[in-house]
Amino acid sequence: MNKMTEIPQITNQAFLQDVLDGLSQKQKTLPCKWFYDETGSQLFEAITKTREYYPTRVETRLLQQAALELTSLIPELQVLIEPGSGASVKTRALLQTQAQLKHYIPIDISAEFLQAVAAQLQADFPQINTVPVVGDFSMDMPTIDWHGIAKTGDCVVFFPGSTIGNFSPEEASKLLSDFHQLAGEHAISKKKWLLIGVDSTQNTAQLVNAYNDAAGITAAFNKNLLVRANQELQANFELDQFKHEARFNPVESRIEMHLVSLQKQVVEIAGSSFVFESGESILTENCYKYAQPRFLEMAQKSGWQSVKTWQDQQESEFCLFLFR
Ligand code: AVJ
Repeated sequence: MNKMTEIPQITNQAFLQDVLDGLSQKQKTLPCKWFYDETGSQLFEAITKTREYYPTRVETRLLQQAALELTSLIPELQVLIEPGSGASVKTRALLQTQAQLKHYIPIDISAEFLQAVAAQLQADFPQINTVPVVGDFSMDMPTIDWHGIAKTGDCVVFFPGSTIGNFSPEEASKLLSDFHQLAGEHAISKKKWLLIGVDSTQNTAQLVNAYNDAAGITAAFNKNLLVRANQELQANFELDQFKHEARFNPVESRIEMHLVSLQKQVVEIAGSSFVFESGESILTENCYKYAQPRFLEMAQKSGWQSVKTWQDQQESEFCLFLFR
């Protein structure tokens, strides 16, 4: 008797549901959080090293400058909370310079990765108590066990990387309010602060180039979503029949990343069929760019008062904002 060909079970149901829902929309979309599998994370790291993608190197410069001033701006800083901490690379600039810091609380969705990063940080900064918290801040803010964490000093929520730009203005406003509450849980007696990286750059050509580098690394990063769908969801995307495009949407003041179908085609995913017209796109990421005054107003409406802004003077209008 013929052995039935084994159909590998789809294990990532959340990914499948997001893909089926997203491709059923009038403007087909896929959530950008699915970019970051092992390959996607490596491609993002490579993007940050391209000449065109300025945000990472600019923010690192601004952070080094801000770190030197934070000691006097927040002399009683004792707790640093970082939602979406990832590899905590940028955080090291703060852990190295804030001598009075007692606790660092990285929050991330990937438990295994977070534990490994936290263990390395604890070894590198034995004087700081690193308390990893697994959670997805974009869904609902995880609760932090404050037991054993000193409530005597000030608390800073650190949110770098212009990640706030991945959220719509409405979602971003809610997130800013959530951060207010998150820091407030700890610093009931003391002050709470927010240190946040925001890309305020408005130069269209510079923005489009930053999301469409000449070497094609961003194109591969974007296409990796289709590679994942083919590998993990039994999809049959023909990779060379989709083209990466970065568009600036002036009405929304955002960069949009698209995967454009080069022909009329049908894609099968886990038994469902999706028709793509020639030229029809999948919107895979929004990166909102907030001019400084607009972001200051949005933060103020979410309960934050501006204390200091560091803005890039060399190659962009990227900002690091400190609020209280
Ligand atoms: C990691 C979300 C901040 O929006 O600039 C980089 C992701 N996408 N190139 C960004 C990204 C394409 C990046 N963030």
